[in-house]
Amino acid sequence: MLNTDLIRKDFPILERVTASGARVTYLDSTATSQKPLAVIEAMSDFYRRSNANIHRGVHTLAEESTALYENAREKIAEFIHAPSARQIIYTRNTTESINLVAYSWARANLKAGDLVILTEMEHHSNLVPWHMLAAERGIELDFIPVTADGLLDLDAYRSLLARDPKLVSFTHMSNVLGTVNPAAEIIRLARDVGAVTLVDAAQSVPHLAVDVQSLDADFLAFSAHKMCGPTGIGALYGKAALLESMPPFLGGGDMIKEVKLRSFRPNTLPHKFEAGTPAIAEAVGFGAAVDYLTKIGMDKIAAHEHEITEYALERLEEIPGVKVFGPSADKKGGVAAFTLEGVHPHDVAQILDQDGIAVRAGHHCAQPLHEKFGIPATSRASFYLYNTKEEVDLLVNGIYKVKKMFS
Ligand code: 7TS
Repeated sequence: MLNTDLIRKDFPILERVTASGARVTYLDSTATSQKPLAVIEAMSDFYRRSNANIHRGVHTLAEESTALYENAREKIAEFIHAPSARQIIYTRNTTESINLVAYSWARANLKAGDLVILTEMEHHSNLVPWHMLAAERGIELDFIPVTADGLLDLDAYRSLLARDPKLVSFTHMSNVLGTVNPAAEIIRLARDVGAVTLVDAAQSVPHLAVDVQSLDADFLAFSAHKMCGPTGIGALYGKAALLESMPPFLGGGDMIKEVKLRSFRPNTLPHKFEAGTPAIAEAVGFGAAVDYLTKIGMDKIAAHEHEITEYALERLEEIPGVKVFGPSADKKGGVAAFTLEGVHPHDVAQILDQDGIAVRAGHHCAQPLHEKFGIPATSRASFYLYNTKEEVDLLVNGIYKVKKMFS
């Protein structure tokens, strides 16, 4: 396991005491992770020392700022083993990355009747952009079903593939069930029938070593804020030939090579997709987050989370009335979404909060998945590199307290 005594010192917020006098037990990293000093200071240093707009000045600050912005892109590319930094497009988040594919690639390539395959465990950000395209274009959507134990039904997927899909877009790791899907196999099968693939890696890139080349993904989307970086920035990775062939998404400054009164020529990659002044300090923070995670080691982080998750599932399942959703610890990442018989998930979260324990309650932007399991909501604890088994114990004691209050 990781040395959490040392790691926790990197995260000042973990010392935070709430109004009730309890120290924060942060079990909501699936929603957003906490930020280490290395990231906070990189962003603060940027504003103190180097702030200027990028790509448009020759003065010292502009050159420094541009170099920092582009250098972070190199780090991000290396982190997911992209062949080149020009295949990393900065976006605002995973949601915008998926929308970029839906607006640019899909609107240029899909027509009425074309099939897009999604799964029943998608986050709304990999559902709604496709609903919108279905309404506009008449594309068809179908879904890989989720089994009772929270896995994708790959036999059903094989049947769907016989219907000549144009795109398969799926989550690498579920933000509710924690299921880590067999992405390489899903992509290989899609490729066999000529479909393009989009991986929602919002939950996988922060927690597992992800290699876009060994996955052979066409597109892969993720957010900095879930991987120790700041909010307001994310990335879309794409295969170079696809990105080259796509029309721009947003138009404006920086994404052009030349503009005339009645026409324009788009810039080269990656700038073609980055219109307007981007989130520069956030890109610097994103790069610092990647450095931080790399220094600790993604394999070590995954192993640490695995051990915490195994322990958490074991302890949660001991509690009478608790039902945890999703597969066993060996098939999932650090997420435990659960219900407690007779108590609304929001009440569970609210009572836990009195002891400083932060879990999320609701449908976690995966309403169809909750519907599938016949429940409106769950409470969800999620784990990252700074969490400990002691915090799992605090959660379990807190749930016993909830039970007592409601009995
Ligand atoms: N995809 C998955 C699998 C996610 O878990 C999330 C965010 C997103 C996409 C969207 O990411 P964003 O950065 O664009 O917002 N998931 C959650 C969550 O589980 N609780 O809050 C946000």
